Amino acid sequence: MRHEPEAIGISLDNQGWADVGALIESVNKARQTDIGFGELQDVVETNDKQRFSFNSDKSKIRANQGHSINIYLGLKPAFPPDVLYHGTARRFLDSILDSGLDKRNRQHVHLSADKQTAISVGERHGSPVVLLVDSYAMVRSGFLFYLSENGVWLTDSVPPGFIKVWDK
Ligand code: HQG
Repeated sequence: MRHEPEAIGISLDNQGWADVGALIESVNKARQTDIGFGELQDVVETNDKQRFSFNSDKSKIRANQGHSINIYLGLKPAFPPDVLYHGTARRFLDSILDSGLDKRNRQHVHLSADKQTAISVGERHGSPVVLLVDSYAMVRSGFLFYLSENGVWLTDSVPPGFIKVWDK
């Protein structure tokens, strides 16, 4: 639902929503399963990062963030904590300190309010390193931040001048 909805034969609207009935039918067809609304509700409620949400009448479902396809989530700018964290792999460090954080395949750069989340995110890529982002200074310079439904701080890019390596 975030990267290749067509792989199971569903389409999303421009805000990332899929029809719940169509999704269940497509999943069952594509994966030869027999899931129903209950299983989908379980996923929404128990997903480790609360990645998905229903709309108010639960007729639609979408991912809260992390898309690599072009989706308008309709997030409103929000004031972040003064410092945010980004976990990455040590091997990316030189490039990031040189050119800053960019969104790569995603729609935003992903940041967290706590170090532990950043460590877990970084570990996905290899030996982790945590970067401190001076979000306070970024806001003062006019950069916009958004907070996803599941608590991920998002921004378009972080220039190198706002980044420091966090040293325990
Ligand atoms: C790095 C997971 C070199 C960036 C997680 C990261 C997160 C650069 C990688 C969410 C760079 C992109 C996002 C530059 C950025 N030079 N490397 N200039 N700029 N990078 O996976 O932040 O499971 O797209 O540091 O929990 O790791 O999908 O982003 O290492 O919240 O819900 O390029 O994905 O959530 O990797 O992770 P990703 P991310 P989900």
